[in-house]
Amino acid sequence: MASKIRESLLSSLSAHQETYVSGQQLAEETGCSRTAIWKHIEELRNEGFTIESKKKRGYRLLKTNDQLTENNLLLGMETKALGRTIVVMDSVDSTQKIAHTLAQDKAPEGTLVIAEEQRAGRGRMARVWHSPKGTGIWMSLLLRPSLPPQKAPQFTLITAVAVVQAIWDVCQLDVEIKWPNDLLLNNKKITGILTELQADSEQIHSLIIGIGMNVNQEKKDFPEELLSIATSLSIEKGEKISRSELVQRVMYHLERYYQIYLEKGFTPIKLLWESYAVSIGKYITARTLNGELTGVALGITDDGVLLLEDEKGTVHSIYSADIEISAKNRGKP
Ligand code: BT5
Repeated sequence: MASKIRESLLSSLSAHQETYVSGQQLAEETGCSRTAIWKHIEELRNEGFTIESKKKRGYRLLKTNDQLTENNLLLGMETKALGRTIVVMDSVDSTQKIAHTLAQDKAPEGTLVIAEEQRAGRGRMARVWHSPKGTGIWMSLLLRPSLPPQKAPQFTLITAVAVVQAIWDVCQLDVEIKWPNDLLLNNKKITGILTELQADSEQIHSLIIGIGMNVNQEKKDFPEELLSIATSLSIEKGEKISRSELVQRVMYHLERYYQIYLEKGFTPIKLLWESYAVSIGKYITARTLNGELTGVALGITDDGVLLLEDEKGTVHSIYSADIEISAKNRGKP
């Protein structure tokens, strides 16, 4: 309840940014007393918002901050469902783990878990995802599509398209997608996506989409082994980037594409995905659990499966792998 009042206080203040809003007007708009308004304003200041107050004139919101608080994330969130229920945590093992528990506890579709730090952030196949405090976006989104579990990999691709567009909106940086779940900037990994599910053999119950975005890390924040393969948006752009704005844009695009996907199927998303994909048409090596395959990446199927044509002309369907784009990219092998 208190948080709802602060949310509406913030939206009143931000609607009049740069001008004062009287305590009386805020009290009327939020339906609480002027004393209560004063207390909520203090709370917002503690969250890091800069709000000026002047006798006889009222309150004025000077600027928002980039702390990941529920209010800060909700102010400017343009979605209907995605990211409308937000669980913000300071330090967690993994936001995936929290989101899985919330999914079992019947949390609504669109619930977003976000943390300042992950102590045991994870990638695919139990790999480690480095998630230092206060620098990046470590978040997990809960969806409940009424679909068979085979469709789950498509959500990694839908998410990748949404993140590419969000990064463009906020930073005007051109990100490329490397199948299946890597987003690259200047050939270094900027974002990783991990799609997990709770399902039976016929139906997805919950889909947990984990998104790890390197935003404001400096080079010194990366461990030695990642320096040559990872980067952050601020390193590439040369300035600090707003994490809350990025979260809002990711949610906005993801909701839009999720809707398009439910109404029109995967084809429109696939076309967009292919336009951002760095590996398609290239000579690649795919390392799968069953061994290594080399050849030309032909494209993806409607199920998000990668098609690779080897030197004998055999086309392989690859469901999961790490791929490396070969230096010798002169079309067919
Ligand atoms: C991924 O796995 O790329 C999926 C990463 C998903 C992370 C999010 S954060 C929120 C949510 N909660 C979680 O616990 N996870 C999700 P994969 O393709 O397996 O890549 C893992 C590899 O990327 C590692 O083995 C490292 O080589 C590299 N890596 C680790 N941390 C990185 C970072 N911060 N930036 C770039 N590369 C990193």
